[in-house]
Amino acid sequence: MHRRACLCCLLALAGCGQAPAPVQDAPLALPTAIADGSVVKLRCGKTYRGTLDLRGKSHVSVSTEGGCGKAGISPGGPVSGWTRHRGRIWVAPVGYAPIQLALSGVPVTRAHWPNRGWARAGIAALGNPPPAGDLAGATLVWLENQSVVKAEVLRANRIDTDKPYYVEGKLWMLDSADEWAYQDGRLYVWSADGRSPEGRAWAAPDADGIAADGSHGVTLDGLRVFAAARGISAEGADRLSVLRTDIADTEGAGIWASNSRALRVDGSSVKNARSSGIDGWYWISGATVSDTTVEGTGMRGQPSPTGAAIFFGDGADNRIVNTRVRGSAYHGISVLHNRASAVLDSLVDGACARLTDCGGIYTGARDRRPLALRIEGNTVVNVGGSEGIGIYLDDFANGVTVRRNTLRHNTLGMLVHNGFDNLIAANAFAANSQVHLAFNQDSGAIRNNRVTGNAFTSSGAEWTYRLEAGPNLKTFASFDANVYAAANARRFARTWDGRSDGVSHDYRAWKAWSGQDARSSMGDAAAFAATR
Ligand SMILES: [Ca+2]
Repeated sequence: MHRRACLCCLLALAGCGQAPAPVQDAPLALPTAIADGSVVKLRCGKTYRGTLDLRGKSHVSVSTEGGCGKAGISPGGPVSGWTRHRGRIWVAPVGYAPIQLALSGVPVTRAHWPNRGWARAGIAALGNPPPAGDLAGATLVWLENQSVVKAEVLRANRIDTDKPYYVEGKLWMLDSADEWAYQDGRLYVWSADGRSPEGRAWAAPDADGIAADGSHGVTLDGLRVFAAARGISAEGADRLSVLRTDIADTEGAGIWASNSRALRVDGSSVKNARSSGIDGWYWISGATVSDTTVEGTGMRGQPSPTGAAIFFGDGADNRIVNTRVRGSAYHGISVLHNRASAVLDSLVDGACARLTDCGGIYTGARDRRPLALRIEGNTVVNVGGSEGIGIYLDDFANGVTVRRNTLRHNTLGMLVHNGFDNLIAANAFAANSQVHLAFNQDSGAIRNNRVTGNAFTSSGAEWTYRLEAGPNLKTFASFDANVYAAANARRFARTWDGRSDGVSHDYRAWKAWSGQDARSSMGDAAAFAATR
């Protein structure tokens, strides 16, 4: 019976607890030595264990055959033979060092110290390890600043940081529910319900689900990849297509596509990636991400190094279309110094959930070259925290068209930091808590932005505009043909030249001060209230 139950887990993770599948139905191992041009069919409803190795392959297609559910791929597998260690902690032998353990498909958190929040060593405490003193081999994770989490494996029993930190990965840290640890060939877990993990434990080694690095023209269609280091590793891949594929619970990126060309992701999902969802970190070109959902990026378990649900670094000619981002610890969609690209008709609902000074949609151009970037038709909501920004044109962003976007319930609707030559047109701003549109200069670069045809609705104490700082405030942008409605029209704009006290303007004073908005209109508060 034990053998049958275990095979059940190997054959179909989701089917555990159901009648075991007949052994003859079960090609469990992934195909190996796949020839160029191969058509690989995986069986529906089955789970394949290992890493699908497509590195350097050309024109291979891998898809699910049959209509009984997407074929699953995980480098991990079930863990059995659990016995009680002590209290609610269970232990089982395992032949590798896992990077993840899930019970009933839900990842458990790696054991860590302290159990809640960040520890703060302070300068005086440097070198003094937390209780138990056993740290070599543990992972130190620290908050480098309010925007960046970093991690490294400790080589000695000391912590050299004065930043907020936690440590993870040692058995002594396993002291509360929903934690696991590995030591000397044994896997320990304190299950949240206290019951044995037998028949519901799935652990993953440090391996990717699909390795397609350096591949050409590979198509992945209708697959499910879960519990892996990276879901799909596609470093340097050319024309990789990821279609109707669901990727979940990765310790690194869902899809690592740095240095790739012409990546296509369509009709797919990436859920609970701990670093970034779809990651073109250094460079990416010609990618299209469409009709895809990226959810819970950097949000699973303890805070982790994370970038964005979709992170495109250098590169050009990328398109993100009709894509949904729900919940990201840092940026939603980052197209940083990415040229001639477009973010269109997409939704970002919830970003900057754990870190701050970030954007629902984020870009910048430190080299000051034109981005020729279009951000159009998107809805960005619930980008919160102290400096959560709906659309963030950072670091000399220029040549960006921001048109027809809806920005609601963000801390700042939009921020232009040192940017110039941008068009901000026909957007709808409402209910952003601090300010709808802010310009922030610390270099004297802001100029020639156009703010036209937008609708700004202020329902509370938020400012419509905030401009700071420098003697050139009046030439930051032209403002015209906008429609304003404010419950409190006296708090319209705030300006600060960087030397004198800041100045608050009501709408009339703003127009007089700026000489702008000749063709704009301001709805009165009563009319505004009637529309609420
Ligand atoms: Ca703990």
